[in-house]
Order: sequence, then structure tokens, then C-alpha cells
Amino acid sequence: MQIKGSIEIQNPAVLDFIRKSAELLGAADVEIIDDSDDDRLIEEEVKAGKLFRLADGNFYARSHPQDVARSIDRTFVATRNPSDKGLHNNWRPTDELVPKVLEKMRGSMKGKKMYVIPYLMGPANSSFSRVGIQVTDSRYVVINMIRMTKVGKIALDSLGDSANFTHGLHCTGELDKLKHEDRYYVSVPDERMILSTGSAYGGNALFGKKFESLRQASYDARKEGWLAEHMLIMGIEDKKTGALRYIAAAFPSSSGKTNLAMMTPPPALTSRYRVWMLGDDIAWLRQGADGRLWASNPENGCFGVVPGTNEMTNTYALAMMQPGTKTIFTNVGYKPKTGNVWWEGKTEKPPQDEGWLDWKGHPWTPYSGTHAAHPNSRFTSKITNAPNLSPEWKNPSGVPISAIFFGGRLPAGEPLIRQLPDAASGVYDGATMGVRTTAAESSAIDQFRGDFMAMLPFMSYHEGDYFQHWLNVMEKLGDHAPAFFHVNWFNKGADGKFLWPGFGENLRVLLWALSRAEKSPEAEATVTPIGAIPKPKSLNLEGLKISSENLSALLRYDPDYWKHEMIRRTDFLATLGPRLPEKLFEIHLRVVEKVSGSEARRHAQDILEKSSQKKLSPSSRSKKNSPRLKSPTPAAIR
Ligand code: SAT
Ligand code: MN
Repeated sequence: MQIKGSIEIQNPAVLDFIRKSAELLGAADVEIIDDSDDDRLIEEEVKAGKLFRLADGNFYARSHPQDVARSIDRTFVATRNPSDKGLHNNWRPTDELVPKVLEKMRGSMKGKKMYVIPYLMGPANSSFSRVGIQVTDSRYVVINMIRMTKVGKIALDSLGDSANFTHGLHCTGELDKLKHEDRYYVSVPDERMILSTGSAYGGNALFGKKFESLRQASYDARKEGWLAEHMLIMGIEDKKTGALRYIAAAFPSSSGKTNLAMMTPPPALTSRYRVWMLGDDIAWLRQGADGRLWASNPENGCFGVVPGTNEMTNTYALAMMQPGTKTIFTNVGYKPKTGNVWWEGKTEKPPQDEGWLDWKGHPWTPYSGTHAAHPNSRFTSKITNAPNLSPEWKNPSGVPISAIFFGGRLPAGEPLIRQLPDAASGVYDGATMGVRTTAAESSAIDQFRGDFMAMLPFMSYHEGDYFQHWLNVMEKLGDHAPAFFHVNWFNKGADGKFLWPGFGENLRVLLWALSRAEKSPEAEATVTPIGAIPKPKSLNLEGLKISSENLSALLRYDPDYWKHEMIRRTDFLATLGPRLPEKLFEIHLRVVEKVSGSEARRHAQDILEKSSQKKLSPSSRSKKNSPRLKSPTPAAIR
């Protein structure tokens, strides 16, 4: 085995890992990667015919046509602790799964080069940061990781002599021959190990993304008392008062996370407000020395969905793809003759000229009846290409979070915004959130799909324990906990049109929330069973044309919708069994009572007491409905 590369590794634990990996995988050549290798690797990939140089100096790639997105059913978690088995994490005992996957990988790099990617997640010199070593046979993965994480010397320096790094093995596998059941994307969080074979795209193969930042980090965060979340981070500056406040938000996919993170304020508000981006996908959050919750984005780049991106929807994403940014586009439409790319929504009208290929490389015209770009086509660009990147992105401590937002795409019932009464209710809201499925993602169209905290695909341990951990962190923050809100930009009217314009106009909603977080008397609200909803006049609507009917529909509490929703929530919470946190149990019953009355509450209580095999503690029983609580001495009710 020959180890080459522009940087040298001295750390014995890393060297040992490299040797053992090369031996298992059968790689003859090993190359250690540094960020500075990017241009050369790009050149090699272009020469190999796998990457195309575009007219503007950016790059275009195609994935294997069967390898276009994360696949949850092939994503597993293996640990030695059976209590890590959750509802959605495909848990397997380590001894059962890991040897099997390692055996599958054995010899799969024969005749190939093994690239070693030392990556740092988080700012250098920060207690937030973590290091991983990913070995891979894919140069495409390497150049993407260089954009998404801090690669090479910076990571090794950060690690020093420590053996405390994530051990990642990635083999693409023979994608042409592979059956779906031969794909394995495995987190082994109690051994800080990641094994992946059968893909070279996105979260399946770029270990810094979901594997390290969410599954591994959240497993460790639980032990260490912090949170690793699927959240954007942004700053909102009020140029008039000088106030600069930060928020974090978790939305399931297709609910506008990247567009919100990169938003441009609407014209009427640009002279007063400035919006800063810190992250569009991942937030690591922990209590700071001042007692507040601080957030940091561990990523170094954006791996954003391309279709739909244009001047109107996301100016800053477009800026990240400008000439000179060395952006890699994957799976969009491509015209070899001119070196241009196109995707649905890039221009109002599709290109009328000839010579276009679709994302699979087949000839394409707007009349082909197919997409030019795959719906999950992506751009990979370093975050430093974002013109609105906050200087605080580099701050080793992160930024203090004033408010947390949960939300998802729902056509009705869920108002534009509501504030949860306290942090524990915020956790309850995140735990029960979800979206309505659209034609693009599921055969079962228009079904509610639960996606708690937008974390369902990224769980490494049991959901009930995860919610309890969230509650513990919030309890520790006490009065310093951020304010919690639920937003929905996607309400539709009877004519099927969106009631709210969305995009930059969403700033108006965020500003109301920040005023509420600061308890400003101007942010008036109507308190409803599901939280505080803005009074229409308390939203800043300067320069926005919206009818009062639309506005009242957006800010309406719909009791019928919520009665149904409470039944769904009871069923969901019942699936947590004995690991349903008592606090969620208690909050849920309180909300059910307010929404649906005391009989419904008793019914929900019966279901949840049965599923969780516990009695709700008397202190949390409703005063109105529990005669036992009227007893003057607590002892008498135990
Ligand atoms: O998981 S990916 O990195 O492929 C994309 C995403 O869902 O953010
Ligand atoms: Mn994501």
C-alpha cells in the first residue's frame, strides 16, 4: 500500500484506520486529500469524462440514474444497545449487521484508489467542532465533500493526537448491477463509525451531511446535553434599532428551508431590515455561558435543490452559482454544445433551442413530457459564496437563538403562524408536526406525513428518548429558552391559490415572532387552544397587497380541523409506547381538552395510559375534570 497526498498524517489512530481500511477494501493506492487539491481533482474528473466544465467555469455531473436521493429503507442504525431501537431508525444489533456490511465491502476497491478525506465540521478551534475521516473510492464524493466540509490539514490539526474521530467507510459499489437490497447506509454511533455502499450521491455518500451532523452528532449530543438538529439558522438585523437577532427553523423537505435561510426582504422592508444566512440545513445547539441557547452551522457549503431556483425565489442561491464559484450541478439539464445548464423554473419559458440533454443524458425538448432536471437535482457550492453569509458563521461560539420555528407544507388548517405558550409546548409541537404529501413524493397523495422536528430520517436512537432529551435541554435553559413558533406558508384558498405570497414576504411573519419573543406589546395576538395567532393589524404589511379575507383566513383558528388533528396526534403519541415523555402526555391532554372538550380528553388519556403503560401523574390532571385534584393535600391524591 502506498500513501500519497499533499499532506502527511502522523496521528497513529488515523494511520491505523487508513491501513486497516485499505487492507479490507483491497485498495492499492491511497491518497490523503486536502482542500488545496480541489482544482487538480476537478481536472482529473473532467479528463475522466465524469464531470463537464460549463461555459461559466462551473461544473456539471450526472449521478447513476438509480442513485438520485437518500433512501430511508436502506438506512440503518446499528448499536450494541437494544434500547436504541426506535420507530423509524431501522435499528439492528451491531453484531448482526456490521460484519455483513463489511463483508460486502471487502475487496471492493481492488484496482481503485482510496481517497482519505479528513473533514472538520464546525468552526476551527471551537468546542462545537468534530472531526471525521471518510475513505471513499469516488472522486465525485471527494470534490463534493471539499465544498461541504473543511477538508484536509485544518481537520487533522484540529484532531491533533486524539483518536476521537468518526471512522467512515464509503464504497460506491457496482451501481449497474446492484439490487436495491444490496445498498447499505449504516450509522454505528456508539462506535463512531459510518459504513455506506451502493450510492455516490448526497446524504448517502457525503458523510459530513446527515451521517455526521445529524445521526452521529445527535447520538453524542444526547449524552453531552446538547442538540444536533435539521435546522436553518439566520440573522435578522434591524438597521434602525441596531438589534440583530437569530432564529433557527426545522421544516421537512419541500417546505422552503433553503429559500427562507437565503431570503431577500421585500422592497418595502429593505431599507430597515437585513437578513443574514448562517446555515440552510443543520444546526448544532447548546447552552452558552450566558445561559441562552447558541447555534452553530457545522457545514461549509450548501447542497441545495436546484429546480425552482430563479431571481424571484432565491437570488442568493443564484449568486452562489455565479461564474467563479466552482459550483457543481448534479442531475440538471445540460447542453453540451454551449456548456449551459437548465432546470425547471430557471426561466419562465423552457429553452426553445436544440441540443439539450436531460439529467439522464438523453436528448430533451420542452415537449418530451419529462423533466430536464431531476426533482432532487442539486448544486454544491461553498457557503462562503453566499453574499448574505453572516460574519458570525465563523464565530466559534455560534449565535444566540431568540426563537425556534417548526413548520411544514399544509394546504389548510394550520395558520400562517402561531406562538406556543412555552418551550415544552414548543417541543410538543415539533414532536407532532408533519406535512401533507404531494404528487412529487408519494403515491399516497394528500396524506398527513408526520416528520417530527424534520428529523424522522435521521434518528439514531428512540424517538421517545429524543423528545425527552429536548425537554431536558429546554428545562435546563429555563427562562433563557427561546420562544417557539409554528409557521405554514402554504395555505390555499378555495380557488387552489396560495393565500400568502411567501418567499421574502415571510420576513413579516418572522418580525412579528421576534417582537413576541421580546414580549413587545405591539405584537398583539389572539390566544387560541393551539397558541397565540397574530391580530391582523399587528403584522407589518407595509407595501404588501393582500385582501383582508385572505389575511383572516391565514390567521384563523379552525376548530374542526384541530379536532381531527388531535385524534391523529393521540395515535402518533401512542406509537411511542412506554417511552412517551410524561410532559408530552400532559401537554397533549391539555390541548385536547381545550380543542375538543373533556370527554375527548378522557378518551385520549385512556388511549395513552394504555399505550404508555403509565398513569398520568395526578399533579398534571386537569383541575376542571379531576375531582381528585380538589383534595387539599397532595399526599391524599397519591
Ligand atoms: O440528504 S441530502 O444531503 O442528500 C439532501 C438533504 O435532504 O438535505
Ligand atoms: Mn436536509
